Amino acid sequence: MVNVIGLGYIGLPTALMLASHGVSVIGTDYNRELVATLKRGEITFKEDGLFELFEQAVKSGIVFTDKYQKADTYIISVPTPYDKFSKKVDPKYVISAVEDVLKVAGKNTVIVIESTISPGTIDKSIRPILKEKGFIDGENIHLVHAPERIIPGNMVYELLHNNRTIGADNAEIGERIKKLYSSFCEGEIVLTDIRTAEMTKVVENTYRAVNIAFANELAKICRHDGMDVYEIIRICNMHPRVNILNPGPGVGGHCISVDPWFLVGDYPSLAKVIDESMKTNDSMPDFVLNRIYEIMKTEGISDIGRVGLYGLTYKENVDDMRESPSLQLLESQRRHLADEIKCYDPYIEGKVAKHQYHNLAEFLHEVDMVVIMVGHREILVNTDMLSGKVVFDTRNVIKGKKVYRL
Ligand code: SAJ
Repeated sequence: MVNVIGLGYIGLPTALMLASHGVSVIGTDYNRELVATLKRGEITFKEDGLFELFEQAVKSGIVFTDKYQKADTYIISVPTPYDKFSKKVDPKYVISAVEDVLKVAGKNTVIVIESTISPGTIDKSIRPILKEKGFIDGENIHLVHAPERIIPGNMVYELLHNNRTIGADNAEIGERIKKLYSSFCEGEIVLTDIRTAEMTKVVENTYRAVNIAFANELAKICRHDGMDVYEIIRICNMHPRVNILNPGPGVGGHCISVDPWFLVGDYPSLAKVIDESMKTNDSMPDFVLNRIYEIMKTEGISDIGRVGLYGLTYKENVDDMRESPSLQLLESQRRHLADEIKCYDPYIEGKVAKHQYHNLAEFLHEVDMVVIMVGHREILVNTDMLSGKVVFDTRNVIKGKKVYRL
């Protein structure tokens, strides 16, 4: 029996995947509303293939509850926020999940932590709890770190196919958890120690953040001197050992825009490249805002009320707005007490901004200039609707049309 704790972006697909591959699973979340939604037969976020997986898991008998259950394995996938000032990870949700697990756990239980944590968190903040609650770490209770690697937008496929890492204190426990994940994971599963597993997860996301920052810095350099960054990247990437990523309006999501800060917070005098990269990525929404004003001037648009942002999510074809560049841009406007730009996103039903639209045609009717912040499929197949508009494409996705770019 596996009890998955935290049914968010990672916990839910993981619980469903295990259940639909014959594992007996109980999914627990303290959010009663979320549990009620799942019990009603609805999923809580949009993701390709997730609903089909949900139906399969329900048929296989998955149970959703807000209570912790007695199980031989727990998978903890709760959020790990970071402190914006110290840049350090705040493991409070992982700690309280482990404390609650220990209230119901029996002997020889394995607690798998999937949540992203900074290197050393298990030693510093989790092991002491086991001792405090009268358990003998490594004897009657075992900790494992199995960081998730799936990308929003392609989660179901990646859960099945990505390689993964399992960090454990000894080979026997590592093998036990490897067997559990092998029930669905077709990729290679590497066994290592816990500290290495913690570090690899953060390093993977940091690698990507630094590389996106490099592309963003190139965009700024090229803008400064009137060069075409996309053409330059295209040609450079024809070199066999060069692979530059895409510049963009900023970096969002709960991973790449957050995890690298854990290293800056823990090693402030050593993590220099990482620190600068994060600052570069964080500066992009303001860079876009300045560029909007520049383009307005060139085009003779004087009213910011006639400008609209297309896309509020942190990237294309997902409904996730965490740390989204569009929201950062709107926040920056608010800080300067400027009137907010209009905005629209086909994936966002609720109201998150002052001048927000829920219909593409209506939104376009109200603006003269469209800023493409996210390259959702919807706009790519409807580029004809942009005719007659000034278009600022921060993602380089609108082809065959005169547009402004970063
Ligand atoms: N972005 C760019 N330029 C690029 C690529 C991305 O500006 O060339 C932006 C995106 O628009 C987005 C942000 O970066 O705002 C991050 O998007 P992403 O698609 O690169 O990654 P995430 O945050 O959705 O998922 C990442 C993945 N990590 C890596 O690729 C190393 C995923 O595998 C992890 O599981 C996930 O973080 C996580 O949960 O840690």
